[in-house]
Amino acid sequence: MVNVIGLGYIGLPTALMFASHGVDVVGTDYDKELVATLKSGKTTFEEEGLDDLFNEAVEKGIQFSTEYIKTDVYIVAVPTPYDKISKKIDASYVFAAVKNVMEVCPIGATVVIESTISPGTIDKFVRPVVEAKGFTIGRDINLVHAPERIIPGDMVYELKHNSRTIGADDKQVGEKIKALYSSFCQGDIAVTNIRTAEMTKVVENTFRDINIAFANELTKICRLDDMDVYEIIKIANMHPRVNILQPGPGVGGHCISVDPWFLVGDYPGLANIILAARKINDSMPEFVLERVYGIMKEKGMSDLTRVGLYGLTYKENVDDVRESPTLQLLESMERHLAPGLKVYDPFVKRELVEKQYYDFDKFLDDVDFVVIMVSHNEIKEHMDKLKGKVVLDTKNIRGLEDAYKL
Ligand code: SAJ
Repeated sequence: MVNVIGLGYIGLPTALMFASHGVDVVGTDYDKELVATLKSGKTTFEEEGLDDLFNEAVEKGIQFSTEYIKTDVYIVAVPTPYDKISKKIDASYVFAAVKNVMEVCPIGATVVIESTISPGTIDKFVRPVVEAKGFTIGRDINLVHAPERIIPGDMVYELKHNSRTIGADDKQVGEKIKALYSSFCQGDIAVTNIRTAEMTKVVENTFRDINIAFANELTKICRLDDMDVYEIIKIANMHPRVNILQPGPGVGGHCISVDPWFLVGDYPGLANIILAARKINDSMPEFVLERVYGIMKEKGMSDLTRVGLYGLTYKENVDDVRESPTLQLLESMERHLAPGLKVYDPFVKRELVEKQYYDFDKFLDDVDFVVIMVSHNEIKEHMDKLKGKVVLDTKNIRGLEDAYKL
């Protein structure tokens, strides 16, 4: 039996995937409300294919609990934020989860950390917790790092099809956990040591952050001299060895905007490109604001213009608002455009900000200037409704070529 600890964006689909492939699973979370929702037969966030997977897992007998279970494999999938001052990982959730596991686990158990962690976290924070309980690692308890790689928006597909990395002290233990993940994972699974697995995961997200930063920096350069960054990227990418990513209003989410900081925090003075990329991506909401002012000036719009931000989530077709560029933009915008500012997102049903709308048509009725921050399918399917509005499209949606761009 597997006890999955943490039933959020990663833990829940992973637990469901194991269960739907015949593994006995108990999913544990300290959030009573979340567990009650799952027990009542409902999922806790929107994700393509998640409800079907949930139903399948329930049929196969998955259980949910607020308690840790005595079993031989634990999979820890709790959040790992970074400390905004030191820029280092805040491993407190991992620490707490492993501590709780140590209270119930039998001798011989394997603890798998799925959460993204900075290189050295297992040595620094996890081993001491296990040893403090009197266990000898490798004899009484085995430690493994199996970082997830799935992309929100396509998690269910990617869980099955992506390759994975398993880091273990002991190759045999690594192979055992590889066999467990092979119950559903059709991709290649590389078995390596723990430090390599920790670093590889952080490197993957840092690679993407740097590449997005390059596109964003090009956007600023092109804006200054009125060049079309999208056409330039498109043509440059026709080169067989060039593959530039897309500019946007900023990099959000709990992964790409967080993980590179682990390297900056742990290797100050060495992680220079990484730090520069983080700064460029974090500056994008402010760049959008400058564009908004520039367009308002060009159009002779007053400060009372009814401006509407379309999209609150960190990216398209998900309901996750963590580190969302729109929330960052709102902070500075509210100071200047408060009277006319409005916000809408089809995926955000609870009130997050003032002036939030829950109906697309009503939102459009009440604004003159629409800033598209997220390219949800909804807006792509209803572009005709934008007729007569001033539009700043930060996502370069096909069919909106006449709108203002970044
Ligand atoms: N973005 C751009 N331009 C692009 C691509 C993305 O501005 O060309 C922005 C998005 O709008 C969003 C942010 O970057 O704000 C991140 O979105 P994303 O779709 O690139 O990635 P995440 O954060 O949803 O998921 C990433 C993935 N990592 C990589 O692709 C290397 C995923 O595979 C990881 O599992 C996930 O992080 C994670 O949990 O670590």
